[in-house]
Amino acid sequence: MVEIDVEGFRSNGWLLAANVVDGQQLADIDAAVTQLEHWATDGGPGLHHFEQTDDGAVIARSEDFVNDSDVLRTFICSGVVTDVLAVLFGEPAVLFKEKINYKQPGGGGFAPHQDAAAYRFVDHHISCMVPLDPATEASGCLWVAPGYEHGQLPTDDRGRIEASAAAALDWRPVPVGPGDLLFFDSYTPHYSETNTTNRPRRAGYLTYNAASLGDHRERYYADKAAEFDQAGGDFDGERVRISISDDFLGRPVGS
Ligand SMILES: O=C(O)CCC(=O)C(=O)O
Repeated sequence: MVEIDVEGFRSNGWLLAANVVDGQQLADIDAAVTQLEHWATDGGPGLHHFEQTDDGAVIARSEDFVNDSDVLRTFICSGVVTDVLAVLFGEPAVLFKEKINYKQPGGGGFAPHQDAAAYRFVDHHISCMVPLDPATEASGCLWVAPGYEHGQLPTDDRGRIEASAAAALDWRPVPVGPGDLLFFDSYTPHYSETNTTNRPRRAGYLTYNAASLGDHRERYYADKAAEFDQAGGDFDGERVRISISDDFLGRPVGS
C-alpha cells in the first residue's frame, strides 16, 4: 500500500503520490487511451470533444468510457486509486465521472477554477490526475493553490474564480509524470496553461464522491448531455464547450 500523507492532503487540498503505478499497468493504460482516442474518430464509444489549434483541429477530451474498456475500468474502480481515496474520504469512494484531457501541442489551458462549481448532486468530490505524458510548465501542468478549506471562492458568470480572488492566491506548479498520481479536492483552486511543446500532454482525471452519498454518475452524464444539446458546442463562438463551467480556453473547431 502507498504511504498516504492524509494530514498533508487535509492542510493543502492536494496530495502527490510519486511513482506508484507500475510500468506494465501504465503501458496497458496508455494502449487503452490510444484506443479511446481512435474511437473519437471512428464512431466508437465515449463522449469526445475537439478544439482548434494553429495546426488544425485536434481531440481535446474524452469522457464517459469506464464501461467500454476492461483495462481502464480495473484501474479506475479498484487498486491504488480507490485505495488512496478510501483513506482520504474515510470510507469507500464511488466514481462520479472520468475523463482524459489530451492537451495536444497548442491545446488550450484552463482558467482558474474550482471543480465544485461544475459538479452537481453532491457537495464534495476528490479527483485523481493520472499523467500519461510528462506534465511540465511548458506542456501545461496543473497549478494549484491552498485555500480549499474556505469552500467556494467568488466566481464570475462563467464559473471561473473571480479575477481579483484568483490574483490573491499563492499558485504553484505541480510537474508530474507517468506513474505519479495527483489527488486534489473539488474546492482546490487550479488552472493550467496552453501546451507549448510539440508533444501531447495527456492526463486522466478520475473524480469520485464518498459512497455513502450515492452513485450519481449516470445522472451526471445524462444531465450534461441534455445541457450540451440545448446550449450548443461553444461559448460565444470563442471557446469550445467541454465543461459545464466556461473554464476551458481552447477554441471551437473552425474558429
Ligand atoms: O488538464 C488540464 O490542464 C486541466 C484540467 C482541468 O482543470 C479540468 O479539466 O477541469
